[in-house]
Amino acid sequence: MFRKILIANRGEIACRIIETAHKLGIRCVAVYSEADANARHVNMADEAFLLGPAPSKDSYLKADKILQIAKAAGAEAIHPGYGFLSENADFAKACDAAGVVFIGPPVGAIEAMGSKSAAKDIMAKAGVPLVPGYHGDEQAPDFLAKEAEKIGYPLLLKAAYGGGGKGMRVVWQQSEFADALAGAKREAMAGFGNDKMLMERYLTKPRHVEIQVFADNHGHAVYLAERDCSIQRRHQKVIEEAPAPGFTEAQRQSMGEAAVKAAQAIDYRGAGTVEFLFDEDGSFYFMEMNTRLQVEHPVTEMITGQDLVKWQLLVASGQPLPLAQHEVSLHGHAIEVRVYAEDPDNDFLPATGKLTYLRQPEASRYVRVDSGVVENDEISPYYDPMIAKLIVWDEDRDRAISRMLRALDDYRIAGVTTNLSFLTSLVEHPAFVAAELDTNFIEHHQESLFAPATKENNQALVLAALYILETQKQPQSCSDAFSPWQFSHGWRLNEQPMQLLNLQHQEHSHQLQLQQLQDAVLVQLDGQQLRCQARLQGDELIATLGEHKTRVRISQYQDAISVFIRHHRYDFSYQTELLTETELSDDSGSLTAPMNGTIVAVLVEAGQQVKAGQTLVVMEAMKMEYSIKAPTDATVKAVFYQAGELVQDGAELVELETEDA
Ligand code: MV4
Repeated sequence: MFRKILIANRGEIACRIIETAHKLGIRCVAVYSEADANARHVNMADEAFLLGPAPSKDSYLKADKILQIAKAAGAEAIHPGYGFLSENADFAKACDAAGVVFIGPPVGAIEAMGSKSAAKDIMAKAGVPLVPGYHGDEQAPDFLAKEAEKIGYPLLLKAAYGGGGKGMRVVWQQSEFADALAGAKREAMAGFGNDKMLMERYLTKPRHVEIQVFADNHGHAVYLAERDCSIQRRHQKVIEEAPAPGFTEAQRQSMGEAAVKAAQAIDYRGAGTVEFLFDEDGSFYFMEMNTRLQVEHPVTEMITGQDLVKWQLLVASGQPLPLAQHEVSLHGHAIEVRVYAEDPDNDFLPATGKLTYLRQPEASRYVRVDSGVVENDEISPYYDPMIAKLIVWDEDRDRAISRMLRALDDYRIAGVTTNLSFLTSLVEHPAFVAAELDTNFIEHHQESLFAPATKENNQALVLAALYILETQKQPQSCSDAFSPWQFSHGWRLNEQPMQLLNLQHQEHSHQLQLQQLQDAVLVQLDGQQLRCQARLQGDELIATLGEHKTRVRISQYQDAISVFIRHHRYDFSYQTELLTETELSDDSGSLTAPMNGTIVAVLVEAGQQVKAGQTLVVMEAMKMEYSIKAPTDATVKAVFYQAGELVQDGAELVELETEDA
């Protein structure tokens, strides 16, 4: 086995690889960009080397520099992870030439899968099923049009060197063919510098089912079941699961054997994935082969109990596969979701910023979090904005779904917009629960997936206010520069401290009135009054709102407060200057209205002697009554309002004259 390897990657996958390597007693060399100097993968490694500035082309794609570092540091092998250099045949070649083991397949296998049409040729010869179509060299438009007639409509044009759906066009009828071909070719030329096309019958509701394969240098090759990755968005996987729902053992075996045949056809070594389109009628067709460890490998690990990075290291160091095919057994069901810094409500625009608050669900045999970040890390615009992968396992799919929903609720991130709420909508969607999967799932269920947020807003506002109240009570927060108010500055009504608090939520300002009673807080919002209690326990607020007890997680970073209610996050901000600090004056001789409202009763008249604390006027605002009391013993000099009259915030209600004045 290797003593020392270099991990030519970053983020969660670099951490994932280091974890297994360390378990095997292998020392790890990390590489990093300037943006990642304090990244988790760097801290986990035994040593680390700077590659260069943040952009990938100046850092994680610097093949020569990485290879140089590997040699200088004495690393015997390089694990490329996924993305970056993982499927770069030139890099694998350079590793071979330098005598450093590339932990991946042989150069020839990477090259064989580089072109879709060449790959289809190889697979056709090996007897792997292909979607009926054309993948030949003859590319004259007239010739392709004739082939299109043979295939029939709808058909799909695919760029031979394409990827990620670029250079792909569905053609529904013959009349559209010429334009679609020209368009796809233009896109392919611009994207990949080659406009060779292939054509296939278009499957309208396929599932993406892929097989994990492994091959060693001793002539063994096995498949480790399948993953269903049908839930995608613009060719990015969002949810992956294993096994594929509804798959029979016979289907698994025939797809598995086809995948092994595919691997053997290109003399494969190490971890690979053979992707298939799985049609409604149960037939399946080779789509492409990925010559790397995939992002979604953990679901396979969860149901097989195997560590695929360990398998990679074993195979790369020349050892045989740990299991023969008949020893591979499956247990339970695993689901993975990709937690992204992105805004699902804004066309999934990548989000950047500081992870000001990060709480992950607790790991167990049911829950696994593969993450490359820690709290206060920055999600930068330079790399893929995936924050983590959340993987759950249980005895069956339905229980795994419950685990996932619970884990998603327990995942709390503030500081950047995430897709956590969207993921929950997906996982709890009746069609997902019923395993009605196909590659158009998200598009097809657009309306129900992007339903407007529920009306938990007011509850979140009240909870935020209670949180602020509670944190104010903690002595250490007195010096908090962002402290919105202090009790000592509040004005008093009914002898109780009273505060007005302005909370901003998405451009809207909400005003709450908080009145501290002996053992509760009266909260007024939108004309409604709630008697509340709350206490803080760590970062959890345990609250009683009227007759409802609840516990929620709340985070604060400067003036930003995030309330997590189930998978929803409500962000508020508050500013000291927005706060009304009306004080009932006790020295000017005048008593003013604390807010706009109506006079309910005037209990005194001019010339009357009053005692300190005696109620002078009762007014009503937002359906709550307030007693305006005498701050000291005094004589009433004048009363300016009568019952039933409206008063403005700050209006003088009563003028008093104190004894010694
Ligand atoms: C297809 C297809 C339907 N019929 N081929 C998309 C990416 C590329 N690798 C292959 N893709 C597809 N090929 C035929 N003959 C539908 C897709 C497809 C798809 C496949 C897998 C996962 C998500 C997808 C989303 C849209 C289209």
